[in-house]
Amino acid sequence: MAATKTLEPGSEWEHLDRDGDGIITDEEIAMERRMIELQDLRSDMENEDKKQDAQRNMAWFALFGMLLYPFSVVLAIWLGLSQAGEILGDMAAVYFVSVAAIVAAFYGKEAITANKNSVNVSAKKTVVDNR
Ligand SMILES: [Ca+2]
Repeated sequence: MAATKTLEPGSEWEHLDRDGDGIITDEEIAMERRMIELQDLRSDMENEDKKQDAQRNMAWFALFGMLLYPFSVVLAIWLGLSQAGEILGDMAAVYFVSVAAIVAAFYGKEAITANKNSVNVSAKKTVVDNR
């Protein structure tokens, strides 16, 4: 019979012995692996959530900029900044097209991803539960 294997004192793998019987079974290692995979999955979902929030905020910001742009021209002229008003007016054509592209890209992406499952990170990873 092969010699019994033991962990060195203070080993980083000691926590694997979940039931505390002094034996690290294959099942306990598999459990640890599942926990790591679940944590990975959760962090992926959180990242995806943050990314979507950032994109939504950006789309709103762009939309408000677009809606408030004419008022900025009015405001500039009202404040007597006629040159600023002129410059804003000249920029308007390029500005509106650029912002419309951002907003269109956002809604286009929303429409495309809405067809798929909204949380598609789960499709990439498989968590095997072989208890
Ligand atoms: Ca054990």
